Amino acid sequence: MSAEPILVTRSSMPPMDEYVAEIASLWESHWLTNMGLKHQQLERELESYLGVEDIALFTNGHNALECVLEALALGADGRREVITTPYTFASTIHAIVRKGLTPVFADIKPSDYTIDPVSIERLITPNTCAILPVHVYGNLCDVDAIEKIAREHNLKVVYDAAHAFGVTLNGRGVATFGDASMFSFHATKVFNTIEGGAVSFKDPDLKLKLNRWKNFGIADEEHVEFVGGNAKMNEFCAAMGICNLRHLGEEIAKRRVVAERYWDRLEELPGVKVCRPQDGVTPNYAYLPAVFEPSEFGATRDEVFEALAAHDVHARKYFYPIAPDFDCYRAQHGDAYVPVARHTGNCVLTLPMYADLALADVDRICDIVAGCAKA
Ligand code: T4K
Repeated sequence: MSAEPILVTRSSMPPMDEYVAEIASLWESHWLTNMGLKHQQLERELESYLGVEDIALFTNGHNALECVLEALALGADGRREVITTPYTFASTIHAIVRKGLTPVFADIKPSDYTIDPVSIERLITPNTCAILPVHVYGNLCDVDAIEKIAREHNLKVVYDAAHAFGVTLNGRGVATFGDASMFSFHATKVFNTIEGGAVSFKDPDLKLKLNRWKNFGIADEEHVEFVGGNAKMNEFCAAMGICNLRHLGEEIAKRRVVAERYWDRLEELPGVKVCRPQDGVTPNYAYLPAVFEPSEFGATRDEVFEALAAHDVHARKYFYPIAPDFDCYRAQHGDAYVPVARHTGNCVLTLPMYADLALADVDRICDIVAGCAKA
């Protein structure tokens, strides 16, 4: 049992010797970034892991998302609205807005907190150009319904799959859905490259565009094709990814044991809802959300949060406030009609979740939570 504070997550790291061996060649090559050998190797290994022909690596998931929205030329035909979820990390919405597009907020489903296709359909207008759903907590969106809507209305679909690395639906990899999917390899993710991200995509022509966008739009030494940015993953991050990928199976297996202990314990408590894996989905156990219904449970989410903090257990309110209620969006979007998202945001707590979290600590956390329940 830990005497240290328990944080919401803890980065997975490979054995230090393994990482040192992986980066040793960089002292010979002096090639540290700009799509070097480690970058190339990690791309190939991830393509094979994700079951796709091609991916493009980035400095982080956010830059990857901005880049793919631009590479797909969203907004170029005058349609500038992107239907998305209010129940996500700031990055998703910021990427839309920073690319000059307008987020339109659909509600989420109470079962898995992903965007509700019925709500999407209601919001489609002649100005809609795309749907940007999020596989939140690694729960898969209703990909079939979303694909059908997109086809009927000539919309692009870009998934924010930041939480869903390695998840499959009936054996089909998450990276194969939609026109493109973005993954985050941030230090807090199931698979990390310290900072990093990637995009998978349907149209093979996107690879060249994405590679140029992340390198200032440079085509070759004498041609700069468009106004790109700089979002290239460096060799040290790629090396971390190569090492972490070797241990990913073990990482996910350990997370599964932790998740199942939480689920078994928390499901015994009236008024606490947890997310078991969806039908047909092989999960990655990225997050451990628990929703506390105060009238049934007898305590609010904030009371549970405080009780845990008093024991040096630091859960997080992912995702509260919901995006339309952010200071920067409230004036324009605060009236978004998203009752399920707002209620979930008010009642959710993501509990500590990482591969090496001891079961004794999970039990201690569940005991503290149970202690908050009404007698
Ligand atoms: N879309 C979605 C749906 C996302 O959730 C995210 C990122 C993105 C897009 C954008 O992807 P990136 O551009 O980040 O690749 C954290 C992460 O920074 C962020 O990546 C993540 N989502 C978000 C859900 O969580 P914070 O502000 O909560 O991080 P922080 O610094 O409070 O860290 C949380 C806990 O993680 C700490 O209490 C301890 C642990 N930790 C943290 C760091 C930095 C570690 O164990 N090691 C570390 O190095 O945002």
